[in-house]
Amino acid sequence: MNDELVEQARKLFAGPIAFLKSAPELKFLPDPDVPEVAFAGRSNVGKSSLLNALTGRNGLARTSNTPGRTQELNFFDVGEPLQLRLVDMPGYGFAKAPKDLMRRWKYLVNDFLRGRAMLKRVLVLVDSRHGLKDVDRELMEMLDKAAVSYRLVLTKADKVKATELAAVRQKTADEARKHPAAHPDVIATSSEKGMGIPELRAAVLEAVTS
Ligand SMILES: Nc1nc2c(ncn2[C@@H]2O[C@H](COP(=O)(O)OP(=O)(O)O)[C@@H](O)[C@H]2O)c(=O)[nH]1
Ligand SMILES: [Mg+2]
Repeated sequence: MNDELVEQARKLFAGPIAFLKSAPELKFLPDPDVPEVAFAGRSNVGKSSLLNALTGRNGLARTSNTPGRTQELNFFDVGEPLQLRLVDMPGYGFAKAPKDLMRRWKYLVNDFLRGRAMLKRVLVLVDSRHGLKDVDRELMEMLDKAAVSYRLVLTKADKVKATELAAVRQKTADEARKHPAAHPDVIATSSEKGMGIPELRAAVLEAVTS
């Protein structure tokens, strides 16, 4: 990883970051006036925790143990002057999800992915303990079809042994390489221990500057 980019990203995320708005429907989306990087993943994968770790702000994205509550896109402005926007996408694949909620998620996400030229990358979060699930593969296929560049990010790396982490990382990367829109490398992170966070910040910045 490029040291200069890591340092630039550190500075950016140490600066001003603010919640912009919530969009429960596409008509409420902010004007696409700045490059965006979105975060997606199964409910409880650690998305809110990772957004908080990334921005060094604990209350920014709400973390909770009751998954599947939010079905809206949340936008956060990063940098002053504004450099990029983070998009917290609704979680998916939680147990006992009502069918209509699943359908709603698909419409919202699909329409967002297909119509958003300023969306530079999606980070698809995957729990280190579980690896890729079929619901993740469904999202990956949606992204491939929409030709939206994405990258797989392992979460909760502190919950598995180093050997297990290496194995799941390899397996996940092998699968990523079979997908046309996926970045071939996988970032392993732990919000709890701070592992992979500088690298993730750099990956976000790289996505909007390259
Ligand atoms: N050990 C550990 N637990 C984590 C980590 N990230 C999240 N968690 C826990 O996983 C649960 C779900 O996290 P949350 O961020 O709310 O997940 P979300 O539903 O994807 O937004 C919470 O109990 C978190 O404390 C991590 O890096 N390490
Ligand atoms: Mg959350």
